[in-house]
Amino acid sequence: MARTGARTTLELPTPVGKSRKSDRFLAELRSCDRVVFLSHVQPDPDSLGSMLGLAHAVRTRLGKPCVLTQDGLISRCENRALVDLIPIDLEPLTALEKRPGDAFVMVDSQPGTGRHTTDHGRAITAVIDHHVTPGNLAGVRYTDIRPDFGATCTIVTRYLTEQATSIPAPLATALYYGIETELSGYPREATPADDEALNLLFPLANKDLLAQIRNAQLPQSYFECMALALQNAVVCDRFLFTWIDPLRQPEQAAEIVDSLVRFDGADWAACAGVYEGKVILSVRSAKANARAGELLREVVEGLGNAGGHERRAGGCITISDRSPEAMAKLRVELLGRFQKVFQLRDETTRPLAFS
Ligand SMILES: [Mn+2]
Repeated sequence: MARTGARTTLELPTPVGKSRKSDRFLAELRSCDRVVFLSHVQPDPDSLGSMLGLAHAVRTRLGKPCVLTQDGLISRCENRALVDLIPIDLEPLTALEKRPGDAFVMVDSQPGTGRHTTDHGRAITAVIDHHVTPGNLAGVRYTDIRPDFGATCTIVTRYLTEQATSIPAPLATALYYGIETELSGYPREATPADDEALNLLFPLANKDLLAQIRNAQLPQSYFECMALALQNAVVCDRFLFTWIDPLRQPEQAAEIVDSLVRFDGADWAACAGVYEGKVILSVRSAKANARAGELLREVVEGLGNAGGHERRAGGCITISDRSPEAMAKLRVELLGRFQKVFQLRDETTRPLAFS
């Protein structure tokens, strides 16, 4: 593939040889007819940028067709704007027609973590991820899991620089935004590798597009959910917990908690929202090395799945009884579990507002 010019070509002093991860990744895909990219349910900018970047590497270096799939909904307005404006062509997983020569590559997630609507079984060739959450990697021929990186897009940016492929502006924009969103909040969960990737991508990115994505307009349901969240929020020691029933979109739990964790009276915020047959959990910490993923797993043990990073975590509980009584019980149960795992004093519990 010819380079398209110095401005779009990133070159790092990476040793050329068989030990380069990107070479080994591409070598595993050499014999397939088509590469199908998978990510976690409700794909976020990190998983979308990662699929787009790896597909670019596969198309330019191997000349093979690629399909980027979408598991579940993309409802967060910024993420919708990303998909529409870049644009990113996605095939709903439910519409995917598998072919015998397909190779499956999973990004930003691992098989068997409960973060997918389909169990992909043993069909996966490669997994590229940065989550600590242990997955079932048995039979996966190529794995590149780097929990020390802030974003999967950082790993993908490294692959592209190793391969010295051109990075078109829309791709640079998507990768940049993917990394930026993973590093949002304070303290930052970033490594020098993430900042190095951001520095490389920024000159190549379309800054107008970036601004449009960052400032995507919000629907009325966002404000309705926020109002419910504020109404239901309680603070116990320095832990804020809120309950939203119903959530209008599954990603609203994360959107709301990103805002609530900025409350100066708490170091932690947790949001539980009822969406269809599930309770979606999102947790944030304002402290470094907070072990959020680990602690949330402890909270939902026996109830559902959870995972994440040091300061950010998400989880999901499948519910069978949607009655108001069952929901009230689960709400109390969850607060009790948070209190136990985080060693909070129940007698300090008070409403955030509207007392
Ligand atoms: Mn990620």
